[in-house]
Order: sequence, then C-alpha cells, then structure tokens
Amino acid sequence: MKIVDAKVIVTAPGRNFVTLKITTDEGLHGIGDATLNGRELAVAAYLNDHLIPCLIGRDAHQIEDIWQYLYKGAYWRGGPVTMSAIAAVDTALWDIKAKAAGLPLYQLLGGRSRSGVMVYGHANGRDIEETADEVDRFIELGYKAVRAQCGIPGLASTYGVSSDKLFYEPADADLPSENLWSTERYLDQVPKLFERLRSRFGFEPHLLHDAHHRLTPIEAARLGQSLEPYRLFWLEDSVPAENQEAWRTIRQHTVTPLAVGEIFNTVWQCRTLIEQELIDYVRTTVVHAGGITHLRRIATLADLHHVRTGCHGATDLSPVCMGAALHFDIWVPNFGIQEYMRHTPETDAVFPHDYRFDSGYLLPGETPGHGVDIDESLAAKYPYQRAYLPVNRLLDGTLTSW
Ligand code: GCO
Ligand code: MG
Repeated sequence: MKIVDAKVIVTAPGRNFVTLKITTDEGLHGIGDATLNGRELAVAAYLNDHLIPCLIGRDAHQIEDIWQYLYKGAYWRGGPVTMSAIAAVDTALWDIKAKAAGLPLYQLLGGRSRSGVMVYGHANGRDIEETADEVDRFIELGYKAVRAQCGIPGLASTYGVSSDKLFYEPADADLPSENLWSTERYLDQVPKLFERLRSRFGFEPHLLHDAHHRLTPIEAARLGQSLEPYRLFWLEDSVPAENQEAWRTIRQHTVTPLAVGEIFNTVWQCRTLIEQELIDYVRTTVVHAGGITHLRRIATLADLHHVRTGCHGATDLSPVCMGAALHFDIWVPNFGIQEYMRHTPETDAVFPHDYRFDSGYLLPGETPGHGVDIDESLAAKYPYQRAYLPVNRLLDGTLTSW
C-alpha cells in the first residue's frame, strides 16, 4: 500500500493546530497531530519541506522502517520540531494500518488492558476558595482526579489560573505576555490550598498539582514534604529536568509522587530518571515524543522501573493526539492517568472523534483507526493566528522558567 499524498493542514478553531493527512493508493487516509504550541509553523515547514518529499511512494505499512528512516536519516536527532513532525507521520501511519485491518488502533498494540482511561481535569481559581469551588465542579462532572492550581497573593497572574475556567489557554497573545513570579509566596500558598481541599473533599478524589518547572531541587523537596499530609496523586514538573540526576535530591526527601516529561521528546531525556527510579510518572505523549512507535518504547522502559504513564493532554494537543493517546492508554500495561483539558466545541467540530467522557473516564471508540478525523472545509475557515506562551520574570526582573 503506497503513500500517494501527504498534506499539512494548519487551522485555528480558537487555537492553532497542525495536522498531517496521509493518503494511500488504496484510498485509505490517516491523520496525525503535529502541533507544537507557539512554534506551529516550524513543524509545518519541517513536514512540507523535508519529510513529505521522502514519504511519497513508500509502503504505508512499514511504520518502523519509516520511523527509523526519518529519525536516523536526518543525521540531526531529536528536538521538539523534528519529533513532532515524525510523530505526525507515525500517528497517521498507525491510523492507516488500523483502518486497513478494520480494527480500532488499540487492538494492534495488544488489545485492551482496562475498561476505561482515568483522566484528570483542571480546576483553578484566583484564590483558595474559588479553586475549591472549581474542584467541586469537576467532582460533580464525575471526575475521579482533579488538578488544582490557584492564584498567589501578591502576584497578578500565575501559571494555571485563567478567567475562562473550563477552557484554560495559556498561549494568550501574539507576542509573549509577561508574568511575575515569587517562589517564596508560592511555597507559602500551595500547602494551604491542599489543606483546604482535603478538609472539604476528604481523601477520595485524586488531587494533582503542577509546579511548571519553577523550583530548584531543594525547594521542590520542601514542597513535596509539606504536601505529604494531603497525599497528592502527583507533583508535576517541580524542577526542569535537563539535569536528570538533580531529581535525586527531591526523591531523597519526599514520598510525594513525582511526575515529569511533557516537554521530553525522546527516551534519552528520561532514561536516568526512569532507570534510577527518581520519578513515578512519565508525562510524554504521542505528538511531542515521536508518535506511538517511540512512546511505546518509553513506556516499556518505564514499566521495568515501576514508573507509570501520565500522558500530557493540555488543549494544545489536538483531538488527534488525544484520540491516539487513548488507544495507547487503554492498552499500555503501566498506565497511570491521562490529562484531559477539554477542547472547545469549535475545536471538536473541526476534529470529529469517537472518544467520549463517562464518569471520570475517557473511552476510545471502536471505529477502525484512532477514531479521529479532520473536517477540512471547516478547518479552512479558521486561518492561523500567531500565539505565544507567556514568559516569566522574578520580582527583580530576572527572566526565569515559565
Ligand atoms: C500541563 C501543561 C500545559 C502546558 C502547555 C504548554 O500540565 O497541561 O503544563 O498547561 O503549559 O501544554 O503548551
Ligand atoms: Mg504540566
């Protein structure tokens, strides 16, 4: 089955998405997500200028060989642009192979390991009480797990707190907006938030928190310790992980479970964290980590070391990525949880899909393939709009991680 066409579709139904559509000589098509928030057109160009010319005429069934060809063949390895582009090809080819077999994608991976995929939603508020009310709303919606982020007294804005509650969108301006940050104020506030949440909701709902790369290892260790009485499901991205060994400091000081990896692109970036058992959950997902083919490799290594999966699922990962991730999640033996920030109705209309939410779980459908498609004529009505993530400065003006 030969690849006869591949095209990149850029659309912005409320936010930007990049999608690759591959068509074969047997009339089957598959789609893959290639969205890289704030750098969308770089991936579109990488696909158009460098990958698509290499794809035409290849056997669509040779997913592994094509993956190796694109990864090793470039000579330059890894990085978010390259790996998102490879992921889009890989996801589209898995979609095609499953359609050719007449099976939902999870059947090709090894079949179901569970009846549904537990997801967590995002509750946030300007202060502790507003956040608690939002957590309540998610519990009412049926969620078994909720991430809680709240405003910090003395800081005008912070990561994870938005005015539109159900559809948080951090890429909020056509040039990066600027936030101000104080670790001291943050470290004072977060334990108070979780004390309040546990006193109001008890220990039944899973609670999660994202520190979004803002701490040092010793600060993260302190935060992890101070959150121990509230038994978080995980503390995410407490420290940037370029230096994987640095996570040992956090690990040695706290039993709060640790998650990291949404910005990783390859298994090499989490190898030490996994092999030395410094984390509990790995957050890589389909689009930024080289597709199903490479994500599976990461999960298999993780399984040897008691590390479970927790795929990134913010709104900048399109429904195509979500659909593919759900097929992966329903199969992967060491599944932990899946993030689920709801897409807007406009986005859902551009990407018709068969997965659905039910009582805290997402359920992939039974349609052959990954169950997500793109409505190209609707997509064409939403042209690309430049949008950046914010940058972050300390109170004295020093640029720091956002
Ligand atoms: C998360 C993430 C996101 C990222 C976003 C950047 O845990 O969902 O941290 O909110 O900030 O995906 O594009
Ligand atoms: Mg995160």
